[in-house]
Amino acid sequence: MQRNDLRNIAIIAHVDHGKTTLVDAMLRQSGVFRSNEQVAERVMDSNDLERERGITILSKNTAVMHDGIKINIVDTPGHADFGGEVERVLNMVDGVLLLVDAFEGPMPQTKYVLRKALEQNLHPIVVINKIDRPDQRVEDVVDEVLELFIELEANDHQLDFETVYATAREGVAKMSMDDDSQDLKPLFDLLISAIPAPKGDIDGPLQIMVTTLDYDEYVGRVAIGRVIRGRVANGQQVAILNGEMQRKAKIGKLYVYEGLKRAEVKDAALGDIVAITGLDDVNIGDTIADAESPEALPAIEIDEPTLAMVFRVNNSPFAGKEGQFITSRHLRDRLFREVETNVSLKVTETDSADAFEVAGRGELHLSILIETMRREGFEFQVGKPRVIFKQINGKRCEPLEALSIDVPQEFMGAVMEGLGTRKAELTNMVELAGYLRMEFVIPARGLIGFRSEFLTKTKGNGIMNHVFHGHAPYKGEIPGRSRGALVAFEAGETTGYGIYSVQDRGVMFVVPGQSVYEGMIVGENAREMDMEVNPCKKKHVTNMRSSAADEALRLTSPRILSLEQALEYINEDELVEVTPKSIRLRKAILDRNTRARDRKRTQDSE
Ligand SMILES: Nc1nc2c(ncn2[C@@H]2O[C@H](COP(=O)(O)OP(=O)(O)OP(=O)(O)O)[C@@H](O)[C@H]2O)c(=O)[nH]1
Ligand SMILES: [Mg+2]
Repeated sequence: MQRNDLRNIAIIAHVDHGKTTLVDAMLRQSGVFRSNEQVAERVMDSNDLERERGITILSKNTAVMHDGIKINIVDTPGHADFGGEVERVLNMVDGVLLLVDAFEGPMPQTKYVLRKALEQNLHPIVVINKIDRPDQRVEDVVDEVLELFIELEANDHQLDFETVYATAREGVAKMSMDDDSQDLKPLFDLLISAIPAPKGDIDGPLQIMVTTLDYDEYVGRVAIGRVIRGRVANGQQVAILNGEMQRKAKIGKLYVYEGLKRAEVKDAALGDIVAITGLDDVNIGDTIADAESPEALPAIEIDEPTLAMVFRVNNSPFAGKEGQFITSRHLRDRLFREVETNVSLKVTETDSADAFEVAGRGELHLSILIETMRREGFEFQVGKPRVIFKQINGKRCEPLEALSIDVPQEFMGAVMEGLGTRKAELTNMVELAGYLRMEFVIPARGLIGFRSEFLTKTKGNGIMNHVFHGHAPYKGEIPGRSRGALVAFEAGETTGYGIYSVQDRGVMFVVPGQSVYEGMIVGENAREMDMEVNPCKKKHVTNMRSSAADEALRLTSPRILSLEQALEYINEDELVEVTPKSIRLRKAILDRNTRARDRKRTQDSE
């Protein structure tokens, strides 16, 4: 049986190549919005953090109609930290639109997602996007994409992929660069003729693979997946299978996608992508099966975490002043709740009831969680990110990343030098329209803290991307931060005078009028050692002119660290304190005498 009235596709690409913008255009052209409706740009990037950062974090489903055929579309995230999610949602579809930026060409994540799509034998359509770019290199990019397919050992059928040229932002797709199409019709038509319709046994016992979970305040957990076999109806009794485990459950409501909404339906069948409520403890990877003859689908593999951080209760002198949820119980409940839907995340208890180790797929994966929690009103502290090692054949192995860097020629030397000490190996270098593209393999450890160094060294002119490459035996020590911290000597409020008297030591992280505590990091020392400073110092008022003189103090501009920068910055003996209002850096040991004793002890033992 073949569902000719249906097509299921995913849009995959490297970050920023225009996936969500293309979905906008597809929605618009299939009449999902009223003609006078005001629609936000990248409407599928619906959560706050996605809008602020302009990136997709969670994959999302939508559906449009074209010529009486329903097209289910999955928009996926392009950032490498969410690659596992992309792999998982590919379970729902029969084909992919692989977007490639007409200037950038194939990038590390293009390769990753294409490999996954080819492995799952999905039908690929290549969309060269942003052909309106003045610096487009369409011809070369087309060749590079073909080379990528060959490198990934695509079979003959896959190598025969169709290519479409698009300006997603204007909603135009063409079959060749000189065709005068004004809309996406060529893409829709191709999609319907080339992407196979869902096939299978519509009369067999039900099987649905749970691929994504959503959480709805009113109805609780929502399981999303594709009907692989049979039919499903609301209120139906089913079995939920997970490995050896099997239990009975009852489907609550059943939905399919229609534009941006979920529409309630009575039943659905083979090939449909459905959302189901009422199955409270269902998990990703479970099979929802016929109650009478339950049969499990093959399990989906989930990528293992590569990076871990310890989250602990906030015990700084300012604890509880800015957040609503501050106890170890709050932290514990929130983290374990996250694991239910965020499948590539792992949370483990530690020796201390106040600390939990949280492991994820990379820095962004973890920092998005931290940012989400602080917006919800949580206060806590996070330690230095730690790369997760693995024993392979008795050898201690570490994760490697494939790093790709585009820089103007003149910065090549500076970039290479920084990467050398981080144990990166150059694997390829090509010149592209005035840019150098360099590819490296580098231990994931070596990347921690590299992004800000890279931005400084290239004066913001470079682009860097990385994606998980594999494991290899430990590459040896990589030196950490070369500069010490400027540490507040006592609690108080910073003054212009205080900061003025400290700023020559290095770079300040605070501005005048900020509350600080003893042991808080207020800047970076120009030297290797930590140094205690007093940014709260007040000038002795000796005469009437002093306040005027205070105003005349020239303060250098501070470096205000973002959450990601703060996490990359800290050392083993330091923490980032996160609250809904502030991000502070601190020494783990706040009292300066205790810290001095501790330092002496570690020096003695070395
Ligand atoms: N010039 C040009 N810019 C485009 C086009 N399509 C998208 N963009 C821009 O590219 C940027 C990224 O677009 P998105 O749609 O967010 O890209 P994405 O692939 O969904 O990104 P992630 O989900 O974060 O991986 C935005 O600034 C878009 O306006 C296009 O056809 N031409
Ligand atoms: Mg997107």
